[in-house]
Amino acid sequence: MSTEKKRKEGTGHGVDLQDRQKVEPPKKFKVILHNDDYTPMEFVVLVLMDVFNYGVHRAHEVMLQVHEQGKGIAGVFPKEIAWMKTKKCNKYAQQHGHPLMVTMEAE
Ligand code: TYC
Repeated sequence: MSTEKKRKEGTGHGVDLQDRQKVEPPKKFKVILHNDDYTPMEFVVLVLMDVFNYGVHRAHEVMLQVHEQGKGIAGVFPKEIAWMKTKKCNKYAQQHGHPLMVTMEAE
């Protein structure tokens, strides 16, 4: 097979270079915490530490930012990870009877 033919059609082995160059990097998703008037601040801090692995000081800062600004980003993750973290937060809040709402959106 000529070099030119290989370049256009590929060799039939592996992924063609031209195809590979078209693949977009996977989209990331923001996990968003929403403020409300009833969820205790300590609970939000615990969720941030447990689900997003923040230390207590940073978790407190993020919680306060959400409390003051209405919403805030807990983290940015690949879609499946964002979905699992969102679900875990909402389930945890529901189990404890708090109205804390967590959503996700494409970056
Ligand atoms: N506003 C809540 C309070 O004063 C605290 C809170 C912070 C609730 C962040 C939700 O996502 C939230 N107890």
